[in-house]
Amino acid sequence: RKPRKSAKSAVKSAAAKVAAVVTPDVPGRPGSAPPTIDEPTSPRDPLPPKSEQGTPETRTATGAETGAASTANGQQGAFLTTSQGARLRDTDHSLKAGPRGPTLLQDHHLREKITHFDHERIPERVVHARGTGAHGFFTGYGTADGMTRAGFLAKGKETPVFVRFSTVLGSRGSADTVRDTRGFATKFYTDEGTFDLVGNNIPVFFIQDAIKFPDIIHAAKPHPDREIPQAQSAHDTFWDFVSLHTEAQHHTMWNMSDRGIPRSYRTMEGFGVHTFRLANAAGETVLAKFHWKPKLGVHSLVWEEAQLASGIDPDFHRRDLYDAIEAGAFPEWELGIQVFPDTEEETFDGIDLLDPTKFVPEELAPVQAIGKLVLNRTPTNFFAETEQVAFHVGHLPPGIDVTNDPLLQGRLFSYVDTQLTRLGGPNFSQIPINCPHAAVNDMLRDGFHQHAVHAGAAPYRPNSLDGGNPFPAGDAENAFLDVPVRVAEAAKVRANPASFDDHYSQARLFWLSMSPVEQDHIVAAYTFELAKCYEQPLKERQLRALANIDPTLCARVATGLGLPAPEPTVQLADATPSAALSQIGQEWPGDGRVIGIVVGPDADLAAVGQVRAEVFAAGMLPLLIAPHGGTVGDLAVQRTFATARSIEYDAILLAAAPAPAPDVSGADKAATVDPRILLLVDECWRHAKAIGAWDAGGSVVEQAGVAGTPGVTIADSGTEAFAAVTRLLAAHRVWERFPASVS
Ligand code: HDE
Repeated sequence: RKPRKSAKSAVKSAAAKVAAVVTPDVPGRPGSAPPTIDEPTSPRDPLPPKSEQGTPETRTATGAETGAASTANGQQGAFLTTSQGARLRDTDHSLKAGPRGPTLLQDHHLREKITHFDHERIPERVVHARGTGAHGFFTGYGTADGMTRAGFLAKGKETPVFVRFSTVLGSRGSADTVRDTRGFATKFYTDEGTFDLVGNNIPVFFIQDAIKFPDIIHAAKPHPDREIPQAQSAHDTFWDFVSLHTEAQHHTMWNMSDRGIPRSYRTMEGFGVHTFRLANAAGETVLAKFHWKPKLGVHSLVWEEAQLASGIDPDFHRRDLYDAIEAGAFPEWELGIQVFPDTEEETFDGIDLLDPTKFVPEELAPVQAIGKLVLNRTPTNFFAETEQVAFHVGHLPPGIDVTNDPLLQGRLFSYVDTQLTRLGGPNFSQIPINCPHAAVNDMLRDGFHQHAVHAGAAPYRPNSLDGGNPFPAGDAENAFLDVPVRVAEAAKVRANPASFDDHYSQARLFWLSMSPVEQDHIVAAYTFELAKCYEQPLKERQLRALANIDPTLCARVATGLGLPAPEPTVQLADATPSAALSQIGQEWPGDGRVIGIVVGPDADLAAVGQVRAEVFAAGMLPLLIAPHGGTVGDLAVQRTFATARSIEYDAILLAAAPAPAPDVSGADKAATVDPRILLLVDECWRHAKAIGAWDAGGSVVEQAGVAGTPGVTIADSGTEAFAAVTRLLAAHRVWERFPASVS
């Protein structure tokens, strides 16, 4: 942003120039020549802004240009003022008729302060209300150049981004770790206009047509009478809907899998879900699906952890993202595309690319990496940025276009409409976080919360009064092109293509692609959720849907519910499993993983200090867990026995056998290990986390009864114990700890 001084002088000199040109011939003045205003045929240079048109300093989304005088730096200035800048003498006492008298209506500061407070809340998002965001940058690889002219994908091109992750069903204050789909919405502030990739962590959706969206959301949100349960799909109306609208079965299968309870937003894939159309500079097109691939791999919580976290730390994912970025463990994803020929049928290998309940297995169409996303900055103000960010699937740069997917078409309407209520009017793109970084030159005017001071007399075109500006751009000026796709001649109908009728084959494909442990988790999730429902007929209806996906899955869930397993009513699909769908079987970097180190006063603190340094050096986060806060020797303590639970750690190291605290109620005083640490070890074991011990830590493991079991190492030194834990962490969990599958 230019200093005000130079802006002012530019205004002055421009005004002088304009005056010199215009004054002799002002129409209507005595002696002036008759008006001759022809329609201009070429754009003129922009007029310099008047001083009051200066963009408010707070308007850059990245905050990079925020000036010292900015109101965004509230509370930095020396003196308290009213909203109008008058300095205040007192903000703790209202103006009264004497110290014991009534408060006076004339107290403007009191009324301004309370009125503003009364209006601090805005409506939460109707879906995806609970979320968290981060800033970062995207770097193109140039590998998509032949397919799209979108400039932000060019090799080495860096584009600022803001990402908001979310759950779907819960209210703004709901817990992070509930079983639900997660939103993964990215705003790319490209030079050619903002691109919003508003995706989810599941590549398919519940429904095929946007017209059903209010229905599925009404069914999934809390019951309208009691407004419970919060942020859960484990209730009657949800299962009523998905068992009646069997197109939802595929998405529901992903929800019931470990994908429904991610370990972290950093370990989540993202998907654009719909098929998009890419167009290159020559106007050639391909169809494409967008994928985000996390550098750390795709990892999940186990269900008990997710449930415990909802109580122990409802902000688990929010805290995890914030802490990782603040600790310098910047999360990374690669953006990739699956590419398909743009044929008239819009299918690939028999899969209808316009059906958002279908995905294309990576074995059939590999994901080609086209760029990298790094999140490296946390928001300065949650409300201003994360709450007010407004995404829209229609925010597209030249080179990326939509398809006729009926779900996407409905979304194109919904995302502006919802902001009119949520953000209070049509000018939400002027809110700093939503401001494009490309120059904006629209003819949209007025409305609630208008921040721009538009000059000119002619916000229409063509015009002859504002020098003809603005002019339409063409190919040479990189104008957005709506790809002129042919629309087949057809009657207007309320109907789906016949291919949309297959509701089970890909749910079956997903189920068959899971490892035995993952299948066990799916069975347990269906059983849990349906057992929470009250109505027997809808459980039976859902079992009938499961029978059409896989009879074994159905039988196992039926057993858990104590109901008979029905027979399939459709021919079971001939599905080839896709290895890419399983989260198990590969090795991943441990960056940003959290290691709990249990230490007591009797521990060899030099050795503990060394292990702590090794954990840091490996790019992980060590948290010291001690009987009390403060320090142990010279080492700072981050968690105490009272605050440590397994959910927070990816693995634990035990450096000592801390004796029970005298005030532990109900503790067995004869035990030599604090019962809270025995609980920690027990939970870590149940949650299949690596456990390493040395010195007296070995006796903790013994007393907890887990010595000699898979993933539990008693080593000669802290270094060896950490090395063993690191090897195990690469696979995320000690999978063999889960009881063998019965399927
Ligand atoms: Fe959304 N969705 N959606 N959605 N959606 C919203 O927009 C909607 C759908 C997604 O962090 C709302 O600004 C309709 C699919 C994310 O701010 C609303 C339909 C996918 C977010 C809306 C869908 C999504 C939203 C609510 C069916 C994955 C959070 C607040 C046609 C590809 C964005 C808002 C953020 C938010 C409507 C289906 C993802 C009401 C009508 C499919 C990640 O406009």
